[in-house]
Amino acid sequence: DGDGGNQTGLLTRTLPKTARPSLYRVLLLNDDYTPMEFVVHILERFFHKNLEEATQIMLHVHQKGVGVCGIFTYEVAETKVTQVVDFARRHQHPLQCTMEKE
Ligand code: NFA
Repeated sequence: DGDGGNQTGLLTRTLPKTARPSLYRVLLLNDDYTPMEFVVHILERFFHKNLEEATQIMLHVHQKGVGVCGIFTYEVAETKVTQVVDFARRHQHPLQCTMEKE
């Protein structure tokens, strides 16, 4: 059929299909030590959230233990996780960030 034929004898055209990449949720985890303002700053700096969105996500993580900062392709998600964990570490905060397949 890919060659334009099929069992009915009709000519058909197969459209080239582009596979969508798998997506990954980037998660922030709550802890008892990282300051709330630092988490808000992370969400603004690395996830392009405005102050209101960043505050909502931070409070969700604080109250529920975990929350989604964004959904990305594998490489982008991996880069965000590394950037957040490194930035937190450099500032001596234990903030943890991880990713999971959507
Ligand atoms: N639980 C932290 C506090 O009370 C704030 C926090 C929120 C930390 C979200 C990590 C993630 N200072």
